[in-house]
Amino acid sequence: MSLMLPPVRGQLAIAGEWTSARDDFTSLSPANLAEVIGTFPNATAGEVADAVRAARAAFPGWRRTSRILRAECFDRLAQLIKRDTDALAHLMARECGKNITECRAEVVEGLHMVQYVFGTGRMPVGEVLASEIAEKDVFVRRKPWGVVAVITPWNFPFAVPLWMLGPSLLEGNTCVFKPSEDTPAIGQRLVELFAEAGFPAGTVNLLHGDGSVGEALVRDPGVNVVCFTGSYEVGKRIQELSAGLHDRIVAAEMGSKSAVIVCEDARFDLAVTAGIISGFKTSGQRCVSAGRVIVHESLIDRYAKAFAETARRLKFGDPLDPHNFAGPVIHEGAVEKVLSYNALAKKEGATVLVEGGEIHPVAGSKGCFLSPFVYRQEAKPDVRTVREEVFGPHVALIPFKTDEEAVRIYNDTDYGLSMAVITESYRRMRFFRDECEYGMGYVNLPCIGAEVHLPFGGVKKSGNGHPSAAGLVDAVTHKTAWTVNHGTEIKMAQGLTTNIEGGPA
Ligand code: UN1
Repeated sequence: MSLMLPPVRGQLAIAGEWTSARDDFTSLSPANLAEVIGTFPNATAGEVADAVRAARAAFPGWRRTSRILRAECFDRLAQLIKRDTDALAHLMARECGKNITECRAEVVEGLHMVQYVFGTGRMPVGEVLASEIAEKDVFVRRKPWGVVAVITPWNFPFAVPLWMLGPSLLEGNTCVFKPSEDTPAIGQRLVELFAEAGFPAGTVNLLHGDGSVGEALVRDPGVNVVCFTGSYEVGKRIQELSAGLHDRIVAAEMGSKSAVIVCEDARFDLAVTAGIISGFKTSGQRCVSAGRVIVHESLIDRYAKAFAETARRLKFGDPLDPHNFAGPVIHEGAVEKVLSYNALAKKEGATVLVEGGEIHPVAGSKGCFLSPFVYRQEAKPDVRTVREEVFGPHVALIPFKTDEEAVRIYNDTDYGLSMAVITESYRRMRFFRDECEYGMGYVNLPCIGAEVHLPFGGVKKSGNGHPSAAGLVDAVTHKTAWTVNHGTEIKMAQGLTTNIEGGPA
């Protein structure tokens, strides 16, 4: 277990000032609930309004700064993230319980976003088109909306905020960032790095707190765009609150019931590895984690045996030990939720292959550790556990007979975030590509592992059509048409006449 470090003193960042060092709530390590990571202020309604006002005040100056100079701030940020990679990964592992190897990969993912943003600073920002009128030049240009609220989850507490802050700031918006109340320390560390990199006061403001702080932020009409990743229920609430505001864009990434489909011609070992990584990396707590592996009936018995044996061997333990496969779930509430879904699976007639439950891998400390729960379930209507998101190490193996049936099973959930198909057949691959509902699709891979220069989003209850990471530029800017006449008289498109009886006065 980690050496106990002094708790982080949480503060808000508003208009470039660090403020409000109150002890309203604590962040605990899920691997050891006796370890306090830090104490934090829950932002008041007045502080939320102040943060939005600070972002609004900083907006005109930031928007007028050269895009290339804005991008260069991200180059400095990249150097700081490289300098601090180990410390950031360590803090993240302690605060959210992900294994240190995964935390390192996440810091690298955040770095990649920052590098991507820096690189795109000198790339084209619009389009040049032709006009019907030879003397006219026509451009499509992007403009920032203004203030972007960034509300992010605990499971990717560094990379996901950067997926949102990066494109928003590059395009000239200013931001108010509220990290999850389960990972405020790593969120605060990120904002400290923004400050050190020289982002001007007010461009990145930080609020801490629970859903009530998020709600006050979303209700503030000074916010133009809300970028959110989290549960469907919260995403729906944000969209409802936003519906009455003009000029409000919501980019929401929400739940999932992602899946791996193992076809009859699958490479067997690859299929087992893909299923295990998809189901149990991050203890099943990625939004793209597979809650289902849909397996051809000719393989299911052999697959179930290999999958269960492998799942039993996975080591869940101290996040700081790189030899462990994964760490705890985020808190006691998550333990309760996963255990209740394990119980529900049995009630719904599942055949349990690996009996998961609470474990205590670290002697002398109480953490939120769960071992994998694996079961076989037939595709039947009204089985909740194969349709609802569990967000923990809980995987259903479901047999299918035909590819058409596999698609039906895959699509038979309210979500549509990510899927993988394991096949050697290009016809089959194409069939699943076209028939399944998803935002990220993979072939002969796990259904986790997206890269930052791709859009990251989903359909149905998983997303509202505004993907994150590289895709976010479309949500944080609006496109403008800009037409310039180089002639000395006015000529209109569509043959519209410009004759004014008697000429201009
Ligand atoms: C998430 O699941 O919340 O695709 C984000 C992946 C990571 C990001 C996951 N690059 O697995």
